[in-house]
Amino acid sequence: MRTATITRKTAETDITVQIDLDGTGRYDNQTGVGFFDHMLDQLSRHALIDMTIRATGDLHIDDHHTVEDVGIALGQALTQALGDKRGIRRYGSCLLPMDDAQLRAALDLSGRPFLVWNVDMPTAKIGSFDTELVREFFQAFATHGGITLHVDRLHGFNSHHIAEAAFKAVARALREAVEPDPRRADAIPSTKGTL
Ligand SMILES: [Mn+2]
Repeated sequence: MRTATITRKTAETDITVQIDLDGTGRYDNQTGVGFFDHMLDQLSRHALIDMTIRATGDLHIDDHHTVEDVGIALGQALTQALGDKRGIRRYGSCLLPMDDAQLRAALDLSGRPFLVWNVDMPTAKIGSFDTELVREFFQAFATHGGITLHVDRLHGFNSHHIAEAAFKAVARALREAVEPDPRRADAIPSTKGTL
């Protein structure tokens, strides 16, 4: 079973993440940050990863700690659920349009965290949500998920669409990368023999 449960508690946040990589995209995400829940739901739905997240954070300060720490916990959950990565495709990519926005995501479940983030947001806010937190989330997720992650904005003028297309593009790329490769069912997809 490629599942994981991570509980992470600090002075700033208290988070539980449950995922199933072989799910159907069922989700129940409650972080106290409405727009962020909407994004996590996209990640689950389009990666076909079942996802239950509960987060209680210091939102009286701002959303930063909650968003970053969910990224950390979700990355840790991915790492745990993937195990030794035997039989996966490893790489995934997606070119995703959403109205005015077009985003490209390319990722490698390499175990070598690296984020290339070329996603300018035209506005500082989406409602009450700080748009810079989208990058903070993916930085934390890539670091703790051991992901080489590249995300580029090719077009777009609406910050909601750009952010949402980024989550959907990463989700579709992730779906591809974590899927079993039937031609390599028992192999770790690296000439080094380890990932
Ligand atoms: Mn939306």
